[in-house]
Amino acid sequence: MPVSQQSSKTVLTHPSGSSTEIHLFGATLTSWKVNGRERIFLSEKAIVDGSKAIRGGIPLVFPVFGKGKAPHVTASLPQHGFARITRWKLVNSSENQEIVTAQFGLDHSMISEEHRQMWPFDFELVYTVKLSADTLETHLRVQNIGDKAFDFNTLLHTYFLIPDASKVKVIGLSGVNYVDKVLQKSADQEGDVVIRGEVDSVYAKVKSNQIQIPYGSEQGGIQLTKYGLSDIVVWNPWTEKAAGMADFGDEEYHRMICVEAGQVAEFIALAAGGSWEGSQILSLFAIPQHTII
Ligand code: TA6
Repeated sequence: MPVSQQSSKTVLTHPSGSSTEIHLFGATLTSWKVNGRERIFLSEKAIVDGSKAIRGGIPLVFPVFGKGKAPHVTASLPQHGFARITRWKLVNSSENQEIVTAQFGLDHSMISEEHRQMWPFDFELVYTVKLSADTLETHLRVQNIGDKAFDFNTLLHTYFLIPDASKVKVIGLSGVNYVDKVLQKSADQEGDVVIRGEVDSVYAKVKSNQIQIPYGSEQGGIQLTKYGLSDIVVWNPWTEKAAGMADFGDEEYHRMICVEAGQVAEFIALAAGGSWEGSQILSLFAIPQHTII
């Protein structure tokens, strides 16, 4: 059964029968296995019951990144907005020999009255996930179906499962100006991003659409290709922040890195009747084995 759903859980299984599958709770992807190997981090302490944002997977950030600031209309919304803490509907699914697809919908009639009061705009989101034998595409379309313009942030808050945070790199951001939220300063990225402590950096207008995340010590890695998304966020909470999160194991920071594609440095303005879309494709790469002469 390529697409199965039980209550809020949806499972997409690739027809190659090679234990390549994705799991979603609502519209939050919580697992991506390729030939049985998990590539997405989900905290062992994650609360996956809809009562709070899931610590791991690919939570969807909309309509604000972080905490909105007054007088912006998003100022009273919860951190990262309401999309990741609201129940979406599975609206469509399809499959062929190559790709299994599922679509989830969320519109203004489905959010809480409280959130509607905070952000009174008529919108419709369609989130499409596509699983192939060795890639995962996640695509978001935002439509303004009302008569008032609104502006929004959005981000695919992807948590990657990695062998060792001290060995991982993020390649493709060299020379890009970023805001370092830990040191509260901005700078130009010199070379590859590495994790040697807490990292919380927002890279704006990243020209390269291909970001590589090698695991280190010849273990291959993940390639993130972004479409219509200009910014990249890199986050690892490290020891102190990890200890401060009840839904995150104290030592789990060693085996995760968030590399997040989105539109967060600036708000996107959407006129009445307008629409916007953006997506990312995750794929695997193997470090070529050294040829033995
Ligand atoms: O994407 C990085 C970030 O904005 C960090 O600042 C940190 O707050 C992280 O998101 C997790 O946010 P959450 O609301 O899920 O605890």
